[in-house]
Amino acid sequence: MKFYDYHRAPSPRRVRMFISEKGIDIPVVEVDLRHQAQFNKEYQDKNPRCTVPMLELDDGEYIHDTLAICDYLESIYPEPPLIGRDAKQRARVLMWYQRIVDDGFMAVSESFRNFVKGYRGHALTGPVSYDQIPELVERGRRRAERFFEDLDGHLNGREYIVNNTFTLADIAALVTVDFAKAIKLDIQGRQSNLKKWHELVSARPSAQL
Ligand SMILES: N[C@@H](CCC(=O)N[C@@H](CS)C(=O)NCC(=O)O)C(=O)O
Repeated sequence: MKFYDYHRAPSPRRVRMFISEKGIDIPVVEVDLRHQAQFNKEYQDKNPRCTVPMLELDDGEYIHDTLAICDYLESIYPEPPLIGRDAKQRARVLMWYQRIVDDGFMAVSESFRNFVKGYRGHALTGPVSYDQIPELVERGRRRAERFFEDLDGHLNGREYIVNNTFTLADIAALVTVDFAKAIKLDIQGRQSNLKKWHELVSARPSAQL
């Protein structure tokens, strides 16, 4: 297998952390997004969506989506389980993962990509050109603020997001909270549950990656 990564990007960080938590070793290919390497013909042939992360399997097949990659790795390396031990736990992790991505990660991304000059004409990932929409900068930020608030409420009395243990949901949320620094959004002083959880998960060796 090969893992296509870019060390500065938040989405592949989720996979980096997942691989590290599994204690496995997968050779890494760095795709330099800063120099538009995702649009090279060679990469596009492998992944027409022009995104990282991507996993290349030994039979030459490519998986290009965080959740699909993590689910595949969970199937072949079940220990420690990061997507739940049974059907109900699994449903909880996936429900939270999706919610974190929709309400948190995409909100931060919306604000960030519609603001940064480097994303002019490239406000959405992929090979098609989309203009920035200035109104989305503020809307994305408001959505992200709301996400922080909701997550802080959810973490009241909980150490981790679901199943009383560290899961892919924690990985997705940590990456989202850290990515929010790009829009100068930080955990607020009153969000003590979120702050405590963030300190806990940030201390894991995988979070250093
Ligand atoms: N849903 C995809 C999203 C991946 C994604 O958006 N990756 C970004 C980096 S965080 C990317 O490849 N950006 C390339 C670009 O901006 O052209 C996943 O989770 O794998």
